[in-house]
Amino acid sequence: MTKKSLQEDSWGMGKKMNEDIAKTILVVDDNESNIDMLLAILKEYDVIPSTSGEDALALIKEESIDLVLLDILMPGMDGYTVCQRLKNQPETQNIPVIFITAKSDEESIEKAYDLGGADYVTKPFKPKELLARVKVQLKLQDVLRELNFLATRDSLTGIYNRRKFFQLAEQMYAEASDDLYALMIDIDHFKRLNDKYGHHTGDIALKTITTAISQTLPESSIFGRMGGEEFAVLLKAGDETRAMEIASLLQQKVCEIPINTDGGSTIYCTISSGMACKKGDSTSLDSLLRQADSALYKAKEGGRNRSIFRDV
Ligand code: GH3
Ligand code: MG
Repeated sequence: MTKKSLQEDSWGMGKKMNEDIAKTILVVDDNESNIDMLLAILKEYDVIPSTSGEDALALIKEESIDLVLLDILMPGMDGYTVCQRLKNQPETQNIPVIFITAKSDEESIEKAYDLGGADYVTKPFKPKELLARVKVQLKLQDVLRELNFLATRDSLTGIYNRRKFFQLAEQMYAEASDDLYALMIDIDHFKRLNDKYGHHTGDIALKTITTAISQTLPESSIFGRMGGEEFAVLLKAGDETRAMEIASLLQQKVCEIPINTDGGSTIYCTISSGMACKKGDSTSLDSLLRQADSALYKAKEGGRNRSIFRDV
């Protein structure tokens, strides 16, 4: 997960927050008559059947799955191993797993929960009970997705909040080669805009500008709101020339985008930005961002509506 605020993360954000969209359930059982029974019980959902653990793991990489119903005893990979694999991978660890099994001894049940299972249903199924348990897990998943969204996004613009930005940026900084650029962005004369057109128009400007920036940044970028009308980006560009081209493109896109005021008129904003490269003498993410920030200060001093690359 990455750019832009609006991208998916391990909660599958952006996929199925809307409860009206049919959820996709992966049903894994080596017995085909069990699968047929489950298809009948779960007819209101998109159900993908799978008859082996190996096949289920392959399917889960390709499909967007909201819930897994998982048999334990299967030839080849058993359900416990499948669950363990899912819980060990960041992309799949948040998908709830309900075990469906003939095993009803306490040890098996305990092991299922220890491995990260969300629920445990014994065969033979009671259709209404199984359906109710499925609904509970899907509902819980929706709530957790929403909470995760609220905890990581800026409520006005939908881009990453400061805390999530730093969490992702620390990881990106640690893993990146020298080809890593920090860009600090600040809207020009934003106070004036608020004073003249009102705070609500200011909010619309913030949303419009951040959307334009999100849509222009390379896919792998991280973009967050630092506070007020200041934003930070971490991006990979290939070289300094390309990095500065991206900064100029952002400026151009922002100044071209019309902002509708409460009074019905259309206005335009500009941004200033400062860029720094990890290749310089930055020793940490903080120092890289500070360098970008001092370049931003120069861009403001130099007359605004411009981007300055930090002199190394
Ligand atoms: P400069 O070009 O030097 O950056 O000037 P500026 O006016 O943009 O900067 P200044 O720091 O003086 O003012 C920033 C303004 O941004 C003041 C504050 O009220 C406004 N602001 C901060 N957060 C929000 C917000 O969420 N919504 C709105 N509408 N305004 C905000
Ligand atoms: Mg400003």
